[in-house]
Amino acid sequence: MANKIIGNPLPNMPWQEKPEGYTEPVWRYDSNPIIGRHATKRSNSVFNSAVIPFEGKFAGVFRCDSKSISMDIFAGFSEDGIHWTINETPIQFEGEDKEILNREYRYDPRVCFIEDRYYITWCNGYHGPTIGIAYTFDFKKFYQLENAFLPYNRNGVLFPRKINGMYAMLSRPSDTGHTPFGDIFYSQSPDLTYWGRHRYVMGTVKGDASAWQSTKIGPGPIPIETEEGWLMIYHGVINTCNGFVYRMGAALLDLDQPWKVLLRSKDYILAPHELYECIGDVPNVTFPCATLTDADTGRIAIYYGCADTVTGLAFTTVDELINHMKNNPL
Ligand code: BMA
Repeated sequence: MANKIIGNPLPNMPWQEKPEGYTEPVWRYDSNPIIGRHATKRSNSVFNSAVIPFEGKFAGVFRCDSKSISMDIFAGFSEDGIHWTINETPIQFEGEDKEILNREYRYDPRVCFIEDRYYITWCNGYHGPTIGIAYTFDFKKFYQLENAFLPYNRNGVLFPRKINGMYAMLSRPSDTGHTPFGDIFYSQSPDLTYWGRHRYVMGTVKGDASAWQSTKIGPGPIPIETEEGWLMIYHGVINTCNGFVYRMGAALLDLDQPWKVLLRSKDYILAPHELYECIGDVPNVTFPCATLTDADTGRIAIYYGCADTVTGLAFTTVDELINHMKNNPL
């Protein structure tokens, strides 16, 4: 292993070896999807969800759209990271200000362990989409903090530690609708309430140099710290005659100044090719929201939403992704 993940070992994370003769950098779990659309009694779809190691097993926060097509987030638990039990009732947040606790809609959660607790970020309706933040110690009680930004913004992704003494978040400023643009920005906060010192990280690619990421891009899972930089898996979108298509890419960001991009993939790392990624409520979407990693082996498991309907699992390693970027530089 040439490139090292800086983090904890996780020998019980889900894993399958790369199939013999397979040449792509990311390979799918052979029994995908791992979570179907009816994982809870009222769910129409379960996708774009986040998982994390918890008490020797796994916990997560899941986007379950209901049969009335309302969007909310639900806690769930798993022994093996593959078979999940998701609560039937959405997360009820506690917090200081009722104005902020008021629910319009909630979707696309991320979960990040920082210092002593698990932080949840999600796309939170507050007169338009913005980034909600909450924390939990036990995935039972959740305390909601202030929204990070003014509307409109989506895909708020925390870094797992302070950088230069500040909490740090990637996000994608957006609009009220299905946003036909979008670049990734970096924001800093001393206290997780006041965010500023915003920096541009990277944007869409013009022309046909890498057209799969020509319409909008947005951060995905919590960045993975490696010796060479922060490994960021992200989504990239192209607008086609059949609408948006969501693929996955990888980039490597500077450890101390994460708005500086060291490497970025020209070729996507995963794209909607399997039926459950191409057919569903929104066709042709692979949307990554979480990873599990093992620092001892460099293994990475990616959790991603498939066609806005079900949840998939795929595997790669830190070497695979860094070699992919080095061999296909943008
Ligand atoms: C985005 C979000 C995601 C969704 C994607 C594709 O704007 O709504 O949750 O996966 O569109 O429909």
